[in-house]
Amino acid sequence: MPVADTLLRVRGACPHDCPDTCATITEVRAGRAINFYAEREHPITQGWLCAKVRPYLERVYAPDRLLYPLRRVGAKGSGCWERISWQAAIDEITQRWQAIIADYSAAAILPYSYSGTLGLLQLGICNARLWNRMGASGLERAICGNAAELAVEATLGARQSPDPADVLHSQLVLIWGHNPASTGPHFMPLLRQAQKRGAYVVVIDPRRTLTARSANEHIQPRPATDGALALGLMQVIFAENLHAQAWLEAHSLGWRELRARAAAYPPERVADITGVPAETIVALARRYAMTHPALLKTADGVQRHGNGGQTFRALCCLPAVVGQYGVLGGGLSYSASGYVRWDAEAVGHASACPPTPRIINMNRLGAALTGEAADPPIQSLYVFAANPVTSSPNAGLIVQGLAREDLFTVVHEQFMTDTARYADIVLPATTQLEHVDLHKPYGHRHVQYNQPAIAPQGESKSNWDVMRLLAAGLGFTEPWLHEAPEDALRGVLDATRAHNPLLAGITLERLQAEGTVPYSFAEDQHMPFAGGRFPTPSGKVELLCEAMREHGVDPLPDFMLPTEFTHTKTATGTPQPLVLISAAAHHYVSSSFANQPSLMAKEGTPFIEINPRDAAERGIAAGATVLVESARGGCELRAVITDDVPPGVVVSPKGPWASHAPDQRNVNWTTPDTLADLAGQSTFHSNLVDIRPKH
Ligand SMILES: Nc1nc2c(c(=O)[nH]1)N[C@H]1C(S)=C(S)[C@@H](COP(=O)(O)OP(=O)(O)OC[C@H]3O[C@@H](n4cnc5c(=O)[nH]c(N)nc54)[C@H](O)[C@@H]3O)O[C@H]1N2
Ligand SMILES: Nc1nc2c(c(=O)[nH]1)N[C@H]1C(S)=C(S)[C@@H](COP(=O)(O)OP(=O)(O)OC[C@H]3O[C@@H](n4cnc5c(=O)[nH]c(N)nc54)[C@H](O)[C@@H]3O)O[C@H]1N2
Ligand code: SF4
Ligand SMILES: [Mo]
Repeated sequence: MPVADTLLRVRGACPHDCPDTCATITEVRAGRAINFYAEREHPITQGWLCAKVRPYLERVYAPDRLLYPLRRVGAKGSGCWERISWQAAIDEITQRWQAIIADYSAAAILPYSYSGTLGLLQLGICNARLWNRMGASGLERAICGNAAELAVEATLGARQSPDPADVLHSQLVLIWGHNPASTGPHFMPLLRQAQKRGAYVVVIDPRRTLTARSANEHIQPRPATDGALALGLMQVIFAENLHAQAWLEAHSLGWRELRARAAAYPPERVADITGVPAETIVALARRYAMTHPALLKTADGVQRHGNGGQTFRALCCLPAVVGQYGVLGGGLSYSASGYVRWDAEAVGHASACPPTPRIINMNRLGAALTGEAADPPIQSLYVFAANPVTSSPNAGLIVQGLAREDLFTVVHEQFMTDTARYADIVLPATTQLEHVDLHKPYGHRHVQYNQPAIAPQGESKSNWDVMRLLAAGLGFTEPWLHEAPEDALRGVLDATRAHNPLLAGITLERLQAEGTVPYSFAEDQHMPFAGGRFPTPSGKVELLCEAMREHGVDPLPDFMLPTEFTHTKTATGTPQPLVLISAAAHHYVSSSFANQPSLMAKEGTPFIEINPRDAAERGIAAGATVLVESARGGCELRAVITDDVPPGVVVSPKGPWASHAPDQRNVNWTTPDTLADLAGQSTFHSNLVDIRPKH
């Protein structure tokens, strides 16, 4: 044991859902974290943390941290609790589950988790092992980027992105439906540098975001029309013979078919669909075809629409048409997750388990709890690292499900969230400073180790510690349900390294010593898809992608309006509903941090941005409380009148907690739980609403 007053510096990694996965340092004295800051040497973190995570010790030592297990004593959601021991909590949970398994089978138990942490142990392994062993219902993890992931993997063969710093070689950067100034801020200094070196930056987003403000050009298509815009750019490029024909011949499948498809999208038609002037479309197409290297940088926000899958397929085709895959400073920057995929068997031990009886789409949680999942009905829900009442669509229906007297809900949390309030048992969770983990970023190409810096606060336990207690309570004796945390990590790392040379020499011991270790790329592997080699079945970029047929989608990208925009009437059926986009808040990560007073003060009262014309038509004054209503339900927000949003579009960032609002609702009372065209994707932004002043 170190001397009590020695200053320790402990290396960590930010666990939140953000591409940057920053390397952190916690200074600890006498068991207490006294300083928290960025690793100076790290090439991505660059010595600074974002506004959300800089005050992390406020979160760790927050007076409202959950510190003890709680049992509900009042009605569901009433907020009346009694403190119980861990033993009593584990006994009650495992006994209830055993009774449910006897009556209905383990399929009646649904584990629900998403991205409170992105760690291999506290999320990846905890998502899999215990639930596989039980034979519980599986979760289709489609709330965030499932359509994009599938589109990229089918078209390119893997989710591989250039190094973020390669943007310094770009002459043109198209940032498409992505807001890195808020959602992945460490890209911004690199982008600034690229601009200084002469790169021209175009942002394509209906809203004038923080990122759009510093671009050279901002193009504002109508929401969900990007598929048409992308095909329109291709039409011009092909028609003017600006496409990279020799490269397409050698390295792509179906470019002539794609050209024929794009021919149906001349600039005038695309202008009608998107609202972007035809001259702008032509100019952008020429610029994209002639200014090289050209990087297309995007993320998941653009595909949270009913047509998100086909939209993303079209985006994946663009760099191929202009021959920019594999070119330093060019290509597609979406996600680096596919360089290393943790060995699935080592993570989940599925081969030693019963088959997963069914898979429930997380976007349909409310529907599933209220009858859609009927055989058997869901009798128990176990939530960890997620806050579905705040963050999942059609939240009113989720609350209706959670209010079911016969549903046994357990929530493992750091805070009394909107979801935890509906639990029968609440379990206290550790934060990243209190548990070990290993991280594989989706925005860069290093492995990051997180060493615990302080002891668990109160009686809080890590996700893995709780899984081990539950496994013991259920009488499961398999050693892989009881491994020490480091052994569980080492097992998955070793199994993955055995078949992935990018992890050569990256052992747990090395990670513990160094904190950050880059993947070992060979010199000629620096750019993904270099030399036009793609890890698809054909070895080519699949512009025409037969595999899409299995997913019920045309093998060529195409454009269709989301069904919400063509079929749905709003609650009151007014003639001109508005499209509500509820994307990232600057000071929160989804609903995480949205209970931290200093950050709530910066973000302000939950608001909705509306164009002056739309506000005037509806008699809405600046700062007024408005009722926002969709076919699902409604919520109250504060009106911000601004031309940052065009007429017809309103924006209200995700994240604010319903339990902090006077009406006990947030924007997700309005969002649709309809699934998109591909991969069961969420459709948060295909959301038609009416807005009126509250009187
Ligand atoms: N500060 C902060 N950072 C975050 C998060 C957060 O909540 N807050 N969330 C994290 C998570 S979970 C994720 S998945 C990533 C997401 O990262 P991003 O995708 O960058 O973030 P979003 O804000 O979801 O969406 C980006 C943009 O898409 C735009 N958009 C919506 N519909 C359309 C459309 O039809 N066309 C076009 N062209 N644009 C459209 C929105 O206006 C928004 O500005 O960010 C992560 N980082
Ligand atoms: N309207 C609208 N809603 C959206 C979106 C949108 O664009 N619009 N975007 C969606 C997207 S992209 C995403 S990814 C989802 C994210 O949705 P969720 O995954 O539900 O994310 P959060 O709402 O941040 O909730 C995460 C919770 O995990 C808890 N937590 C953190 N670390 C741990 C841990 O180690 N153990 C345990 N047990 N708990 C922990 C945090 O305290 C927090 O309450 O939200 C979606 N919601
Ligand atoms: S949220 Fe993102 S930018 Fe902020 S500290 Fe974490 S990884 Fe870094
Ligand atoms: Mo996400």
